[in-house]
Amino acid sequence: MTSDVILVDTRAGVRTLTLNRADRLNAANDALLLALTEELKAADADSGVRVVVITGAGRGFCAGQDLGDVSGRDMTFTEHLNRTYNPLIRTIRGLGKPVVTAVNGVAAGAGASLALSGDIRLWAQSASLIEVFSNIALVPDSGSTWFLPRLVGYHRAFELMALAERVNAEEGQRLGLCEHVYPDETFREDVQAYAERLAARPAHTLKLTKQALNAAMTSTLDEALDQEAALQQLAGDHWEHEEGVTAFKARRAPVFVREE
Ligand code: LHQ
Repeated sequence: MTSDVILVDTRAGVRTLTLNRADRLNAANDALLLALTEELKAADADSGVRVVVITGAGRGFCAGQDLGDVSGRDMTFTEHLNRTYNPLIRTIRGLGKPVVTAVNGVAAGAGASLALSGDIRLWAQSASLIEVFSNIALVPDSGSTWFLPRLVGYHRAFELMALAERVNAEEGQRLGLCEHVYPDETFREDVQAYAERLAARPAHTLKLTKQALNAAMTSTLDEALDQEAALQQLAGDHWEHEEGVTAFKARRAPVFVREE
């Protein structure tokens, strides 16, 4: 399915969702946010999809809220966030499949939050991130206050938010805002190749790993140990584990992609 605002493409188990408002640097309106959330849910439910990539059309990733689309609304800020951005971020974090945010250009405001929300963050050389909210005297939202200090610490996060400084790809990688930076010219192919590597990994195991890490982000060590013990049982009972051990003993590569 392909809508106007979100382009959908599936190749080799990788579903790519492309924000498609290039003339506005993919600034988000309600239609884009709701469609993206729906497409993520559809990808989660589709057994042919093993990895989801979110990227942007044109030279931007996402410039945050479309500022041409906010005046004259009969909705409060709180209602707006609860209806659009918060379900989107919750869907990404709760998705049972790895989500790769492929940041092809500027990520600003809620677009920066979106860029940070992926399980894996890949940036093009010309990508940048701006916690731009304070430029228009708004607080960071869509998860930025949760993601950023966990990555860079409280003080750097506060500075980036207070001064709305642009972080380029070199600095972004140094700060841990992305896992890899690729040349602009080969970015889309490099992202697809990376996502295909992820897609070949044991999908059920990655789902449990994401669940365990998400829970551990806010848990005590005791809780994490209990959670690991419970999830390890689910992993150990799954055919992927048997395949991994069998392949190891046979000195061959494991095959984790199979019709279930
Ligand atoms: C845009 C936008 C944009 C519309 C570029 N809207 N057109 C949640 C809930 C409720 C309410 C409010 O907010 C939120 C969360 C948020 O996300 S708040 C933050 C909203 N975003 C911003 O404040 C970012 C505004 N944009 C910028 O600061 C710059 O455009 C950045 C730094 C992103 C990129 O700068 P440049 O590379 O120099 O590009 P540009 O400024 O020339 O933009 C290109 C075009 O895109 C331009 O249109 P034009 O017709 O002149 O070519 C911009 O007007 C348009 N555009 N961002 N958010």
